This record gives sequence, C-alpha cells and structure tokens, in this order.
Amino acid sequence: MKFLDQCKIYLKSGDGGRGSASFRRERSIEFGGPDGGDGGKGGDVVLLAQDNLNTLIDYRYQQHFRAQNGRGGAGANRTGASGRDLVLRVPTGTQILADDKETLLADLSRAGQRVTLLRGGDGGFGNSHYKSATNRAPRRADPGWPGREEWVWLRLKLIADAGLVGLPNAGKSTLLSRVSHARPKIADYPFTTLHPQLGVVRLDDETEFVLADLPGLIEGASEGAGLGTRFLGHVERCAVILHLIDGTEADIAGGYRAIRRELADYGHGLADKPEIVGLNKIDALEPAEIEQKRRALARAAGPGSKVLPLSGGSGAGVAQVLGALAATIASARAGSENGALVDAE
Ligand SMILES: Nc1nc2c(ncn2[C@@H]2O[C@H](COP(=O)(O)OP(=O)(O)OP(=O)(O)O)[C@@H](O)[C@H]2O)c(=O)[nH]1
Ligand SMILES: [Mg+2]
Repeated sequence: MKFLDQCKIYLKSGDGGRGSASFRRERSIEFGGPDGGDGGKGGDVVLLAQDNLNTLIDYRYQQHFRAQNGRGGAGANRTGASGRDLVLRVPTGTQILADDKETLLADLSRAGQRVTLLRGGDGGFGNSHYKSATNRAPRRADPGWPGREEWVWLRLKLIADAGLVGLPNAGKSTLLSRVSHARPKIADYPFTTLHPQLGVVRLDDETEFVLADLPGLIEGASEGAGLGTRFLGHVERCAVILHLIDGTEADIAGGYRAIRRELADYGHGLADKPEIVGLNKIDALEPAEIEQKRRALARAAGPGSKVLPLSGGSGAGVAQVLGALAATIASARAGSENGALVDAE
C-alpha cells in the first residue's frame, strides 16, 4: 500500500442565491405589493470520517471542490432552492489544517464524525422583506452572501498500535512482512521504505494489533536529514514503539542513542512512549556475540526498557517480541477508551 499522508485541496462553500425584486401582477389589483422571495442558502462543505478508507490518495487526482450555489428567489414569494452540501469522505484519523499547515481546523478521529468546515452563504433578501408601513413598494433586493473559500491541508496520521522505528536497513520491513500480510519492499540499501506501511498482526482469535513500518531515521532527521521526521507523526498515537537495531552493526549502542535523540527532538511525547528494543538479525551472530550485544543495548537503553533478541529473517525470537508488544498495547488500551482501529493492510 502506497500511503499518502498529506495533501492540499481547495474548498469553496456555495454562494447564497440572489433575492428577487418582484411585484404582484394581477389583473384585478392595480398596484400589487412586493413579492420577491429570498435567495436560497449556498451548500456547506462538510467532512465525513469513514473507517473503510485508509489513504488520501483520491485527493491527489482532484484538488478543487465546490459546494453548489443557492438559487435565486422568485416572484410570488418563492424562496430559492438551497445549494447541495458537498460531503467529502476522508479516512478516520484525518486532520484538517489551515493553509499555514499549523492551525488545526478539525480533527476527525472518530468514524462517522461530521464537521461543517465552510458554511454556505445565506441567500439575499427579496424585496418583500423590505416592505414596511412607510415603504410599500421597496425595490431593494439583496445579492446572496458569498460562500467561503479556503485552501486546506488534509493530513492523515495512521492509527497504528505499534510503530517500528530504527536506522535504515535495520530490518523493519522484513519483520513486518514476516508477521503480517503486508508486503513492503525489502532491499539491502538504506531508504528502501519511502512511505509508512501498515500490517495487521494476528496472534490468536482475540489478539490483533496494527503495526506500522516507517521509513528509516538517521542522525539529524529532526533537522531534515534523510527523509526527515515527517512520518513520525504516525507514531504519535501508537501505544508502543518497537525500536529495531541491526545486530550486525559495530556500534549498536551509538545507533540506539542516535535514534532516541531524534525521537526526543521530534517531541510530541515520542520519547516517553513505552519502548521495546529489538536486537535484530541474530541469525547472523554467534551466541556469545548476541549476549554481549544484548547487554550493551540494555545498558544504553536503561532500566525501563526491555531488550529482546530476534531475527525477522529467520523468525527466531519473533513470537516473544510480538507477545511483549501485545501486552504493552493491552495495558495501554485498558487505560483509554480508544481501541485499536484496524483500518488498513
Ligand atoms: N541476516 C539477516 N538479514 C536481514 C534480517 N532482516 C533483514 N535483513 C536484511 O537487511 C536488509 C534491509 O532489510 P529491510 O527490511 O529492507 O530494512 P528496513 O529497516 O526496512 O530498511 P529501510 O526501509 O531502508 O529503512 C535486507 O537486505 C534484508 O534482507 C535478518 O533478520 N537477518
Ligand atoms: Mg523498510
């Protein structure tokens, strides 16, 4: 699944319809009173969160969206028809940001949530509205109020339970493809994964969770090095981080700390999330080496962290890692109302 995480679109609510300036014309009445109806209201721009969508890819092909304008009023006090609302369906978890890419306009975090982002313009008054004791034949009728227009950003943060982070080549995608039906690209060069990938991990009938494979991070990512940290937003709502370390690298503790620094620099609570450290690729290591590296990592990670050896390639130790992830997710879920949203594969 290619995952588009943000896009910019133009939205416009409908203009209100023009009020009518009209006078009653009947053969029996010489000077008929004003009977111009009001214009109809323009359509609203509404966003609707849906669970069965998992990307913003549709918005890459169409970028301009307009709700219908209200119709003009007419004689015989007929109000113009309202313009139809424009309802845009977006995946649950989509945030709507203003043009500045910072101001949050709406956060569609629940399936079925509806937000009226831009209200349509009201219709103008027809001349019958201006009839009074002193003015029995007003000619005034108003144009409709214009609709509102705005460029907004749609940003989707995947709602995954666990997020895979690590240096490029740590074996993140290999692990995801072993434990789920996801089939991310795997290769022995850095930055193979360019977009987040989601997989559903099913341990037994009752236990499943969503694991997100993220593009590799490098030192300086928070300043934009490599692919930067633009995908770390997806980890913000994860219950747990699985930090994978390539055990065949020389300086594993240094690599561990480099990623921790980037998580801390990114902020948004990532550094405080529960972390499980995976010493990966142990199929390529001698047992003594595994033990020595596990200890080095445990020292670097500190007492709060769990270090588990595994191999996404051979499958060794994978069950223990998944069990630890599921246990951490279960305790986080117990503490919050929000269950996991299994929304993509
Ligand atoms: N020996 C061994 N090699 C592995 C293992 N897991 C992954 N590899 C190899 O390591 C290389 C990188 O694997 P990927 O799964 O693409 O790594 P990644 O972390 O997703 O890399 P990026 O997407 O670039 O960040 C590939 O050549 C894999 O075959 C493992 O458990 N053991
Ligand atoms: Mg990858």
